Amino acid sequence: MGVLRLVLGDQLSPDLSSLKEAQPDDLVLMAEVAEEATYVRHHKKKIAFLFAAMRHFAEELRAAGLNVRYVRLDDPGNQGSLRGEVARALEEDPVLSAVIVTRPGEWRLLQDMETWRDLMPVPVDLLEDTRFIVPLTDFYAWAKGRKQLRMEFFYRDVRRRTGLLMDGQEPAGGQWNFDHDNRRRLPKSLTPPPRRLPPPDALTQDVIALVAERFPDHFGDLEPWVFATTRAGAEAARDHFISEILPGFGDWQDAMAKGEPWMWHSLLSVYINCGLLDPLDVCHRAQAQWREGRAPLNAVEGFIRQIIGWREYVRGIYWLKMPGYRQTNALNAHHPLPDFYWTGDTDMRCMAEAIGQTKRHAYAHHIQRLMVTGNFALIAGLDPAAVNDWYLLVYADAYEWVELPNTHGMALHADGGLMASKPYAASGNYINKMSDYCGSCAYDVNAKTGPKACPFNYLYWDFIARNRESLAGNPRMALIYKALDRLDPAALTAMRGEASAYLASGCRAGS
Ligand code: FAD
Ligand code: DLZ
Ligand code: SF4
Repeated sequence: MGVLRLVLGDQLSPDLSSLKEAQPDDLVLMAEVAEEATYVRHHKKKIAFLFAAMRHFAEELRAAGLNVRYVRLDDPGNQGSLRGEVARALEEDPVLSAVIVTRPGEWRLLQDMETWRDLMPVPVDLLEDTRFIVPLTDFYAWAKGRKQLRMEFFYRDVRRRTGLLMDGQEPAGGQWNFDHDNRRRLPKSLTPPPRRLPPPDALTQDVIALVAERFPDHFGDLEPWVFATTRAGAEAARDHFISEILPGFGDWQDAMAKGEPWMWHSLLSVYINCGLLDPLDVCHRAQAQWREGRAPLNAVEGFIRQIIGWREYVRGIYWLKMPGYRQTNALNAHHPLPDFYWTGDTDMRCMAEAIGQTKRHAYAHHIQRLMVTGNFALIAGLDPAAVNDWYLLVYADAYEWVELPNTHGMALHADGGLMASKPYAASGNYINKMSDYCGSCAYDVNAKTGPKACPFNYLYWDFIARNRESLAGNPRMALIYKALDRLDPAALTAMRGEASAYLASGCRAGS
């Protein structure tokens, strides 16, 4: 008598805990369901990517001898939810004696699955997701009793735990973190390396057509296609990045340039997060490039830190703090999301670039997410719930366990500083330093008031002034509050007046 093994769309890993010890008389269930595609109205490309990757993975499992029931979105009888599809499979195959599933990556779905124990006619077993480097119980133990949960200290522990970039007990190169080498602006003479972006295969083309028909009102473009949808394709993308792009990752990690969506970033999160690539394996391959002298340490350390540090850390924070985490709004931010977050139609060149490529590719790199769209949302005081939903639906790599701490905590400081020791707030000056956007913008990055003033400038000072009560006691903000107090009071009043008018207009006046 077999069991039902449910595999979710972001669980496309052969070594998944729910697939361990799978037998030929078990039934592996995978289902494309409307509920998962619409609980937020995901980017069309995100849905198409995931459905195509799911279909390929089902083939991979069949080739390995497993019995797979794959329910397509347009299958007659599709129940529209994972719960409904599990119930239907059990009804049609009453000999199945249990449901086994690896814990999902989102609180909402975990809550739902916990009700299945009462709803289903057989026992439901939720297994740990073992595809992360640090088990959640270890993260909770690390966090226990600490006043501050800073990523840097967690990261050092993971370096020791994995032995990555370690020379015995010491960090390779004598330093844990080479971030100060990674903040260079891109010189005009240098262009980012060309990328190999795989064209869609026949299976993916079918899915693209299905998504175009079924989700016409969802955000984003299906063309041009940019993602591999097979494990072999994801591995080719990984190998291309590691051998050709990684050496420049560190130097230009924070840089932005017009018309350049990828820079030296890996574009691997989409594959790692759905299980097509293993995070630790990617890190070992990156480490080998450095040990063999093919990539500098600042690049390899920077890259590995993002995966074994930030990625593991945000997952720990999510499960430690949910469900209350999403409800916090420490800076009392309530403005609605301006329309241009959906259209990209704004005269602010930096926002138009970041949102335009998000719409086109379901991708933007970290500094665009944090210091352009995230920074704008922070200093304009946009409602965290609306901003969180936006980030969750627009990016192909977004699942709440990773999206929420990055947005709510890191970008919006809505958790009151649990994740970031100070808000990542910046005026136009930062964007000008790290990009070539401002030179072709309708606004003047040096102007703080007047019709040509860069909105980031007056919004920034308004943000600092209006949050004095919450932020002035933070020692890392002391210099900024000194600078605020040195500002000419009339100039500050003028900036705050412009900020109010801009926000009252739904950010249209300056857009
Ligand atoms: P690279 O720059 O090449 O980095 C290498 C890898 O490190 C990534 O593939 C990813 O696996 C990991 N990584 C890097 N930074 C982070 C981070 N802060 N948190 C977790 N993993 C990280 N990342 C997501 O995977 N999903 C999200 O929904 C998501 N939402 C974000 C929202 C905001 C507001 C911000 C500021 C960041 C968000 N990030 C998210 C983190 C980061 O921006 C993306 O992981 C990265 O841009 C993915 O592109 P890449 O693969 O080219 O990354
Ligand atoms: C994101 C997503 C989408 C769009 N569609 C499906 C789906 O049809 N079937 C499925 O099993 N998973 C899908 N997913 C991924 C889930 O939403 C994801 O497993 C949960 O959000 C937990 O991370
Ligand atoms: Fe963005 Fe301001 Fe620069 Fe324009 S001037 S690109 S709005 S930072």
